[in-house]
Amino acid sequence: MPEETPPTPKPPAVPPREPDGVVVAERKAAKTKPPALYQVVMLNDDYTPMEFVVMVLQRYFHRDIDTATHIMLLIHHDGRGVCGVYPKDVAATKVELVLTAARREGHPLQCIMEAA
Ligand code: TYC
Repeated sequence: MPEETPPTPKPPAVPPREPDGVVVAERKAAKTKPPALYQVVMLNDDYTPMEFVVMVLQRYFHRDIDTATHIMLLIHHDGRGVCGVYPKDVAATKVELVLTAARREGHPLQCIMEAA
């Protein structure tokens, strides 16, 4: 006589209980999102010296001299350029540091952050 397949057991409709009556809470996977990113954008002007912009890109955005010069020339020609992309608080701090350094030297350099 052919063997019958036993019916598949259904999952319990209530939370499982340990033998001592303790209810086992089911843990949901943590819903963590990667941080929102912001680009720090530097704007061109007619007065800030090129050397100062290159120095800023090296000091605050960790660009080597060639990359810093390239980004500076890009801003000079296009009117704006991205210095780097960071989480919100890091981007805000960099904008603050750049503006503080520029004003200390009397330059009108503008730097903003935008959602990436
Ligand atoms: N245009 C400036 C000059 O000719 C140089 C400059 C580059 C200024 C980039 C700002 O974000 C800037 N001296």
